[in-house]
Amino acid sequence: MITLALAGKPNSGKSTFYRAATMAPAEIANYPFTTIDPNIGVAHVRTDCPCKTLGKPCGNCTDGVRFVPVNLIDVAGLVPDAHKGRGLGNQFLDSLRQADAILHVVDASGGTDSEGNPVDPGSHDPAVDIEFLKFEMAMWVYGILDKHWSKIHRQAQTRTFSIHRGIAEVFTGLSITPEDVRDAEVGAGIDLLTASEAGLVEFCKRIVEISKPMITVGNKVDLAPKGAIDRLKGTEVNFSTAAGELALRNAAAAHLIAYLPGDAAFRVVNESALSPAQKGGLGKIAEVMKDYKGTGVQQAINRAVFELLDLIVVYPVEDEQHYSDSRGRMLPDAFLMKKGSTPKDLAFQVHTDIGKGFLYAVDAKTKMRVKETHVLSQGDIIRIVSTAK
Ligand SMILES: Nc1nc2c(ncn2[C@@H]2O[C@H](COP(=O)(O)OP(=O)(O)O)[C@@H](O)[C@H]2O)c(=O)[nH]1
Ligand SMILES: [Mg+2]
Repeated sequence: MITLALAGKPNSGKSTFYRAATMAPAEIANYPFTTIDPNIGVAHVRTDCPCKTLGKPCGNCTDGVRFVPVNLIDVAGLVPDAHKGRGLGNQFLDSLRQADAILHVVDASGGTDSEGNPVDPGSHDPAVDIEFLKFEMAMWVYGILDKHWSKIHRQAQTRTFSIHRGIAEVFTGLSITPEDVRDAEVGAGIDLLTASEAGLVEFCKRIVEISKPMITVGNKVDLAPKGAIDRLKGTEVNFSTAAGELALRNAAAAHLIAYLPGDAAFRVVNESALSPAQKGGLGKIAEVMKDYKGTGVQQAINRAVFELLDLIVVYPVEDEQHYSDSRGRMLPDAFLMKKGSTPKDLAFQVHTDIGKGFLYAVDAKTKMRVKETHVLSQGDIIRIVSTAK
């Protein structure tokens, strides 16, 4: 399963975001290092369910809105010099290894200082935090490289040694290929063998960009003075109110409102059950949602999966007539796949044996056979025919 990680300074709202997105308990508090161990939970990406256009509800979506699971990790807060082990630095950075992409949560209201302590809204520039996280991650990667550097340098004296492969092997868990190493070297404008320390740090920055695509989530917009938001505009930030999303999910679970994660607005369904304080709270959230077309939590997850990681959703079925599995369950599974994937890739994702025994695939919408090399599209429903069962 795809894994997203929430990274950032303490107090930016990571655990609140995590709880809202997973509806799992996580400790939330207004002081640093509340999150000691990373919490791993299941969040979802939101997509249009194909049953919407098939004229028959599948039973696995809500009115044509489908939620596809992804892992979400709530990582310990990061403070300056984490790469030197400050705070829970190394632990923080190591838990990022598992992540396919990172959601960098910053306090867009400017109410959290560099160390993660609460300060007056607007007094800290969150744009600084974006560079800070990139720097810490680059320095973490540099630390790994530095540990192996003298050995790599020595080996590089022999003719048959590929420095690109050697470095890629050092970054185990970061899924870096020798080609990535070469790209990062060119991008940094250095020659790995003769580079200065500054050059290598620049190289490590590129390695981080390749290995851990990242979006910035500008959280706490509900608290943000206008000037604070302006500072982040133009930096492609996804604004959010994680606290707002958490309140809406709880209200929806209690049947007080009608709201699906990612909706631009909610509707009160049980007004008489709301206390004046709840009414006031919901009213404030509604105001924020108007400005940002929602709470921004689902939007950030969707952007990470569909834009950053460039994934599509594909639905494998066993019966193309009924769009179902062998037991008649319609559209039972939804798979996230890299754009450019083929039916054979899907077969392997369903099961290695199914992939190995792949014979052909059928596009369930057209009922036509498709080639092994056919490129899958978002929302495709595919029957795989394989020698394996
Ligand atoms: N107003 C407001 N407060 C928030 C929001 N998100 C988190 N908080 C508060 O900020 C504080 C820190 O949140 P937490 O999730 O523990 O931050 P973490 O240290 O990054 O995990 C808590 O008091 C939260 O209730 C938000 O969107 N708006
Ligand atoms: Mg936390």
